[in-house]
Amino acid sequence: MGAIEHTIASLSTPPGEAGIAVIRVSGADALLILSKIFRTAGGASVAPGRWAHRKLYHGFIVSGGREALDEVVGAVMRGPDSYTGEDVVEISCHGSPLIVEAILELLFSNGAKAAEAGEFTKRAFLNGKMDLTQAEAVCDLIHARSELQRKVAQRQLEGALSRRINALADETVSLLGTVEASIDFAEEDIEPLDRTGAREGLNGQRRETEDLLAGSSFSRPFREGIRVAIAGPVNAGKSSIFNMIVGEQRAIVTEIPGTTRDVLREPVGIGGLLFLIQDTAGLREKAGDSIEAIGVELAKDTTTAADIVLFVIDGSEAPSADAASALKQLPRDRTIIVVNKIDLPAAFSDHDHHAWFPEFYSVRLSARTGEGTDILKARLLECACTDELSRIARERVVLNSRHIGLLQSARRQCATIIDLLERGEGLEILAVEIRELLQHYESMTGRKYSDDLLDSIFSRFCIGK
Ligand SMILES: Nc1nc2c(ncn2[C@@H]2O[C@H](COP(=O)(O)OP(=O)(O)OP(=O)(O)O)[C@@H](O)[C@H]2O)c(=O)[nH]1
Ligand SMILES: [Mg+2]
Repeated sequence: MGAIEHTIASLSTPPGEAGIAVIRVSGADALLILSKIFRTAGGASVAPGRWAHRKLYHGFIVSGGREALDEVVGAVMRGPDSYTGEDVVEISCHGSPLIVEAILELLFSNGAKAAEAGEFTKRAFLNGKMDLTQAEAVCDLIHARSELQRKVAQRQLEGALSRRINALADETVSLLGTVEASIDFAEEDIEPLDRTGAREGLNGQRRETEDLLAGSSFSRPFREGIRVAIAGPVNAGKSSIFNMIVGEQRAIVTEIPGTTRDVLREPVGIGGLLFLIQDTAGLREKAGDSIEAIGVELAKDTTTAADIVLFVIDGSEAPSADAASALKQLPRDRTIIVVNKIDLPAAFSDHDHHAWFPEFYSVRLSARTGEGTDILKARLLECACTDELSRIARERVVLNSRHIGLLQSARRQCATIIDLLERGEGLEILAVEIRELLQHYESMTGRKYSDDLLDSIFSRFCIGK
């Protein structure tokens, strides 16, 4: 991996105006650079060797040794007892883009380099502060948009997944050791390898990888959100409801039927859960043009794939036969009928409604006035919060696609080795295959890793992490 020479710096809080902004600096020269640009409130400089570990320094960032750029608080963490394992300085300055820019420029002109995406966490990994699954969890935590998602990432950060993978890797290492020792004994015509025991051990490993993989189908709601499709006839107010849930004017709303064509998707946290809200083209038998026809097909696919469907109808008009027949095809337990436009005179009574759509849960609201929104959100939560989901959040480890691929390979490899053991295959071949199994586990936690893998993982981070 080679020693890391240069010192990096970047803004670690989101860009833009804020009360304060935090600039993070990490590397061998972090304290040297700080000494050059920092003066205490009394105007004194601090020698590089005198910065105390885990201490806050109040003072000024000065340019050219004199001109104060901003009043700041500097937090000093000396390596190896820091996030990255190197000397780290976190400068809390005023949250103005101009000030941040000026301080960063000053840091760069004094020898720091701009940090790449995820570089702080990458250094933490390279310095043994965390393993790969934990580093990935940091990334998830940054992007977590819901409380449940945050909890799951937090547990992963604490090492829930790594513990299980490391146990598998340790077992494989010891099996490899036995096989290799047996190779050395081979000339004496005895084989100390207990093939039955080895097979049982590998069967256990296969079951463990299966158990871990069983969580993968449950991981999607945490990573991408529970998929909600807003469907229904044209002009019912689907896009208006989408905008209302999302909290901004994302979708175009017009009085022209057939406005929406593409599927619009927006993640939204509601009550601690992440939802992926999707607005779709209105359903009607005869589309206005071929573009709309494609939109209607997309809408149908989106609705089929959704976890929850919000079927919107216009409460100021009698529902069409098309709407009624579209509704019939939807699963009752995952569909909520949304009667929109209740600010207008109703075209049908509650009684009619129940007669037409028995067994469906329905919510009445107005996207124009916002009335009924809270009831809709509560119903969405109720529909999503199955016991299963909360159990998963508590017990399951959540996998990303990289983990899933590696675990699948490991599971296959266990089966291959079991097969070779049963066929009485020679020890050398066994050793080769067991080594390959070990590699799958090691790639998961990064005990062994390639530069390409590291780059692909850390590039998902934002700068400053
Ligand atoms: N009075 C009233 N008008 C509404 C309400 N919600 C939507 N509208 C109006 O209904 C018309 C259609 O709204 P959209 O949100 O574009 O409907 P849509 O279902 O997305 O329509 P398509 O994309 O064409 O299928 C617009 O003129 C909206 O202003 C409501 O709650 N009350
Ligand atoms: Mg629309």
